[in-house]
Amino acid sequence: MMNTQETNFSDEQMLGLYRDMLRIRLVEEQIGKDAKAGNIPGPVHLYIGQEAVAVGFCSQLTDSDWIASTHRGHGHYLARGGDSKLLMAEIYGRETGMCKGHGGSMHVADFSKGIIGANGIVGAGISITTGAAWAAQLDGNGAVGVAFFGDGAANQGVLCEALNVAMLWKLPVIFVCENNGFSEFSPSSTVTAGSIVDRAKPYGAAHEAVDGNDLIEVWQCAARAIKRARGGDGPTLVEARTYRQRGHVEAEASFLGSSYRSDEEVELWKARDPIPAFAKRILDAGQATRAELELIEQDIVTEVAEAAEFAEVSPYPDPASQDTNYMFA
Ligand SMILES: Cc1ncc(C[n+]2csc(CCOP(=O)(O)OP(=O)(O)O)c2C)c(N)n1
Repeated sequence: MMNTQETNFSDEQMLGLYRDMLRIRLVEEQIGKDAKAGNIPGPVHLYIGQEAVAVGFCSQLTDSDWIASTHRGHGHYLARGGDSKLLMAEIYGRETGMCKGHGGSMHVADFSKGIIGANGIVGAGISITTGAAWAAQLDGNGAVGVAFFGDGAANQGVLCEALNVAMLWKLPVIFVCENNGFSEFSPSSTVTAGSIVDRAKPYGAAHEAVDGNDLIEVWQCAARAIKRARGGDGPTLVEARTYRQRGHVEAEASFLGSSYRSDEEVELWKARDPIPAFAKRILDAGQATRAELELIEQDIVTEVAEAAEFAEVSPYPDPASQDTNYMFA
């Protein structure tokens, strides 16, 4: 766990955060290649470009805290310290995956890491996390719940219901909307009225909008929200403004007739990529050398190759095991 200071990160902390983001990126680039090569069963939704949000929050949580994720959940799993071998095996549908290959890319849950579920049902994690936060409050164990969801999910009624009860009962929950600009193939502006962060206002809940591509800004906002939740001061709604660099789903080029965004827009956001920006910050502050950053990258490249190999050689689950209650096995 990081210290609770809001500034003055040590060299070690900065490099740890850099490693966490780069690890998500490189694992997902491998998954993207494998998906395009047709080696992965089912759809794959990549988190590339949004890494600062998962890392900014999850680096401050303990295994007793709860998170719920979405169909775009690999980043949250890895940011919580998830094992890349178990993740890749799960995505490949192999029995060595953390859900024994039954969940696949959209369901990378791991209770031991406090992940109540990634979820293909848009918005579902909002209510599940609110329930977990209520349980934590009743248990008095100081745990918090963090629900990650997209801007599309913010248009579901469940957000209003969850904000209402969370504020009423001062639940230790944080609602993190990752506004990546799109709900499937619809630009956010065509399906979302008003401002997402303002949706906390009628309930009197704390709310903050942050640059979701700036890791330090996200981390500081997360520190405030976690402190509020652990201190019994109730929920926070965070809108982290970021960008989905890849398609909604990796296979979309094969079935979409026309593009729903311009190449210029994508390039503009790639220039604001959170990972090179963070590397620059580290280098400019003299907190590491380029060679040290390259060593970290090399280390992760090796980890990814080993994870992919592990997934490829792992067996498929026996279909007869489909009704195993793997979450509690
Ligand atoms: C309840 C529900 N409605 C619709 C869908 C179909 N669907 C899958 S992903 C998606 C878009 C979600 O957009 P957003 O919440 O912004 O998340 P993002 O994909 O941008 O991460 C939709 C509508 C679904 N899976 N579940």
